[in-house]
This record gives sequence, structure tokens and C-alpha cells, in this order.
Amino acid sequence: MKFVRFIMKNAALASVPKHIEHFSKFSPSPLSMKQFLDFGSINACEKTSFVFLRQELPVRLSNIMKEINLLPNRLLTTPSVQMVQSWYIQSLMEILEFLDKNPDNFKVLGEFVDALVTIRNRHNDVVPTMAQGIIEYKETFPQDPVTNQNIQYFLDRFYMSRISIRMLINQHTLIFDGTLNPVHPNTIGSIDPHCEIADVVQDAFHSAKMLCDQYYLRSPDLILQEMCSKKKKNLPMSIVYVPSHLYHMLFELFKNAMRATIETHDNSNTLPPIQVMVSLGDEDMSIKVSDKGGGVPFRRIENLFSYMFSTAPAPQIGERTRPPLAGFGYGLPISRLYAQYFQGDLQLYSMEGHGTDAVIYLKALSTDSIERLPVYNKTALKNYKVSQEADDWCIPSKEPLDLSIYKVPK
Ligand code: P4A
Repeated sequence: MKFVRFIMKNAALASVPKHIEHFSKFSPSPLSMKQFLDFGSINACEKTSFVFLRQELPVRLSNIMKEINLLPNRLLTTPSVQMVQSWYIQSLMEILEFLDKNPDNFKVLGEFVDALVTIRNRHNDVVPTMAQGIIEYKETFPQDPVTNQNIQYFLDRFYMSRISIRMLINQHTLIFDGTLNPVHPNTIGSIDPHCEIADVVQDAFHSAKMLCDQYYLRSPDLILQEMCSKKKKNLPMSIVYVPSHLYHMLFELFKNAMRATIETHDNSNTLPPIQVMVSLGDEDMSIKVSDKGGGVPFRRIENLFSYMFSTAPAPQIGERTRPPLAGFGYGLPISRLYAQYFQGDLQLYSMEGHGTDAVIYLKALSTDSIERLPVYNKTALKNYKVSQEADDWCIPSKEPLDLSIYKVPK
């Protein structure tokens, strides 16, 4: 019996490249907030969602699996990346099992929910595992700007794909597990049709403040302002959004702002407050987090979003660990992906010597909130072939220019 299962498993494994080839030829189908809400409305149909997901999940998985295969061999063959790749293969095989199942059989629908939960758990540690792969790679190969650029390109797309796949899985499992959400009865899966921005700001600030007090024994205050361009001052301001995504971004920004504020006002009895401005226009919902934490030199802003740059080896035993407010590793790049996922963005405007403004841009209208998804195609392929060619801008020389060589001999 064990032997038969072994052979079956290997037969399935052998056909995986063929399936990846097939499903990666389809483009992922981005969903709008409205479509997400429709799946969870009164006449929500579990069967429709099942039939959609058993096609769409293999498409999204296969598209990004093609890109994993384009990583530099020295990175692709690290034990960590091999592990992540094996999770993707396993999960793809488990979903493909449902392709020939009957959508009218409620037992099949139940098994599908269980399979999705298993898959979601399997991929819980993808971010730290990939980070470990980067560490292993950095140990053997010195950082060069080209690899840095390649890895940045890949991880932005890989983590965006992951965010989107987890969104699909979360929606299906939350809506069709047969229970109402007792804590948030008005949410549809993970989406709040009336996500009150100020509430999420307060929550995230409170959590960051607890960490900050614990570590530094003090913390800056919050000043929250709301602006509404519309005639109807419909405060409190809300949009259709995923509160957990917004919380993740704000928590990250508050940790950074608090750390910068405290470390630059070391010798002062008072701390300048962190100011948050929430502004709702016809098109954008913008949230600005301002601090007077001394700012970051413009040249270094890019590093704050770099996966290569912010991947540090875990501290050795006995070594002083980083403060919990360190803006742990991938906080900013992944927060920016959350903002971009529904067509928004996250940008930093810093003035060295003064402080930093971090702005989250979200779409005000649910009709504009559509998933932003990577697709594997020729353009993507080309981006992995960026090679070590000479830059088309001169390298600035730090040596003083010796103009005497141009002197005309008498
Ligand atoms: N000044 N300003 C910021 C930081 C410093 C800052 C900072 C030293 C740098 C790295 C970090 C955390 C803070 C800020 C707000 C931001 C981002 C950076 O959103 O005040 O952790 C990696």
C-alpha cells in the first residue's frame, strides 16, 4: 500500500512541470473589491467560488513558479529556496486534485476548504524562509548592484503574488466555513465595507506605543486630523478595505516614526508628537504619518525598501538583539506591496535634519480597488536577464580635477 502511494506520488510529481507550463500560459484574473464582496453577498455561491479558485489558484501559482525558476542558480539551489519551491509544488498538486471533482457534491466543497487551510498553513513561513535563502546567498557571494536589482524585482512580484493568493484563500475559507465572524459581524471575509481609517490608525498606534514604552520607557503622542474634500462631511471617514492590511502598514510606519523620534530626542524631556493626517478626496484616501525624528538622507531612502539591504543574519546567542522597534527586516517593502495590491502606494518623503513624512495612498472608490498582480510573460523574462553592463551615466569622481593638464604650453 505504501509502495503504491509512493508510485502515485511520483507520477503526480513528474507531471508538475507540464501543469506549470499549461497554467502559466493564462494571465491571472485581477478581482475588484466589488467582485470580492459579491462572492460574500447573500446569494454567495460556494460552488462558483470553488470553480473559480480551482482554476485561478493554479494560474497564480504557476505564473510565479516560472519566475522562481529564473532566479540565479546560486540562490535557487539554496536549501531555503528549494524548500519554498517544494511547498509551491505540493500545494499546486493538492489543488489540481480537485479539477475532476463534482462541484455539486457538498463533500467536495468541504474537502476543498480543508485543503486551502492546509495550504495556507504550509506557506506561513515563506517570508523568513526566503530571507534565510538571501542570507545564505549573501554569505557566499558579495553584494553586487545587479543581483540586488534582480532580487528586488523578484521578491516584489513573489510577495505580491503571495499576498493575492492568501487573499483568495482567506476570502473562500472565511466566507464558506459555515460560521459567522463573531468579532467582526459586518466584514465580508477579511474585507470591511466600512473600514474606518481613524479606528485602524488608533489601533496600530496603540500597539506600537506598547512596544515603544516597553523598550524605551517612553513614547511620543499621537495627533490625528481628518480632512474631507467632499461637501458632505461624512465623518468618520471610511472606505471598502482590508483592515488587517492597513493595520500592517500603519503599525510599521508608527514603529519607524517612534524609533526615529526617540533616538533623536535622547536628551530631551519632551517628545514631539507623531502627526497623522487622513484625507479623503474624490479619488484618493491618503494617510500621512509625520514625525520629527531627524529624517534619513535622501541617498538612503531606497535602502529602506531593499530586501537585500535589510536582510541581516539572526543575532548570535549572547549578542545584543535589535530593539523590537527596529522596523524588523521586511516591514517597509512588504507594507508598500500591501498598499500597491489594491492600486495604492506607500512613499517616504524625508528631510534630513528634520523628520520624515510617510504617505499611504489608497483608492477611495471600491471600483478603483482592483488587485495589482504580476504576470509571467516576455517582459518579465527580460527583467531577469539584466546583466552586468556598463551604466549609461558617468561615475562621479571624488578626486579634484587636475586642470593643469589642459594648460597650453608657451
Ligand atoms: N530617521 N527617520 C526614520 C529613521 C531614521 C524613518 C529610521 C533614523 C530608519 C530606519 C528604521 C526606522 C527608522 C522615519 C519614518 C519612517 C521611516 C524611517 O517611516 O522617521 O528601521 C529600519
